Amino acid sequence: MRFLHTGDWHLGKVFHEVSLIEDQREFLRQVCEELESARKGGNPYSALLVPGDVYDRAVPPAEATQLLSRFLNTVHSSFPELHLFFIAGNHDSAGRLSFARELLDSQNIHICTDTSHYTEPVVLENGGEAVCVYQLPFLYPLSISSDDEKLLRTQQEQYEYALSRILQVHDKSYSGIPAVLCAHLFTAKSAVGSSERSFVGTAEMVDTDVFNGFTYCALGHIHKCQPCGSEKRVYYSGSPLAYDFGDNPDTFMLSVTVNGTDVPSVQKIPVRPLHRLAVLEGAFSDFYGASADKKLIEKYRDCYVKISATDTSVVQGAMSLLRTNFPLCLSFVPKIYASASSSGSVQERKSAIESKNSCQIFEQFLSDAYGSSGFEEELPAEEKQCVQDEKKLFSELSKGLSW
Ligand SMILES: [Mn+2]
Repeated sequence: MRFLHTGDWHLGKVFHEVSLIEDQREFLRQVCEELESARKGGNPYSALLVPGDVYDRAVPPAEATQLLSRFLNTVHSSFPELHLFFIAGNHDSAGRLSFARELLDSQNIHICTDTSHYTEPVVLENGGEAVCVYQLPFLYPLSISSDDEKLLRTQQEQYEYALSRILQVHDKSYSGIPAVLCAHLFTAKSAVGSSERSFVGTAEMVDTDVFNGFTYCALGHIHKCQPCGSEKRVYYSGSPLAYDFGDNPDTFMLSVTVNGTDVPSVQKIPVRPLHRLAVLEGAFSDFYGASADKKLIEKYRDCYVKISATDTSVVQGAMSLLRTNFPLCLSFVPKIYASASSSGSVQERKSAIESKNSCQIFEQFLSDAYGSSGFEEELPAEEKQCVQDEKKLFSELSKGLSW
């Protein structure tokens, strides 16, 4: 039996003030395309597994709910036999994601947002094969209560308990049938990108041993596609699009073929993003002006771009100039800002600031921005006058304020 695993859609995400809804629409079109090509190839999918973070926010924008609504409608009318599984991730509002859940359940769309029936599987049957699918939404402290009323506080304690309960019930009622799990959590040793809403420390991490006994675990939460543990039964599909410049720009869906309780065969299907994310480094003049690199501009014109510039002086109106060559340039960070804000320890910077009055801090800001403390001497007369006027104005303003 074949499953398509893709999670962390984050529908409605806004990235550097740009809505990604068209990028997400294109991704969902590719999901339909994959379902269609599998059917045409005579090896159709039985289910789509979406383990959480369906939406980016608890209150998603209307265009995101419309996108999901249309997707469900398209998929259900084109593939009425396909089962769809959605669980609530830490970005979703369980209450809102569960809208029309009971009604949708009768249409093969299974939305799980609470733990009231987590030991009850949806049993899929296809050509004499059966698979039990269990769903567990993101667990908050005390989401799961144990039979002996022992408090389960950490994620490890909760998953250990909940998954062993599932397997107990499974072994009793569905012995020999493969058990597939959909869950949204942070496993220890997984490689994290930079767009997850992460936790501090390791208290919220769960050891991969808790999944022993499941044939396949479709996990969400980590945005990088990867297997977890040594047995290759537990996978993160990762997010379908890179959601931060620190994320890997190559993203995937997973095609999972479950063959009895053997280790399933898992194949990565690349997602072709509408716009790739790219981080470019170089001098401002490489990206704009007479000596700009034409090939670079051609290559990255359609990408969401972050430019880290090596320039040591301020470039006036840099973003609007850059956008003439890179219309989707979302971030421009000259090196001087990056180094000025990060040099020295927090304590050093704090005491350096505390020893100065506000006018001195303003002067420091100007010299950081212009790249050196003697910058004024090198300025043309007109700009020099301008800086002096700014200092004077700041000094007068700061007298009237208590800092
Ligand atoms: Mn996520």
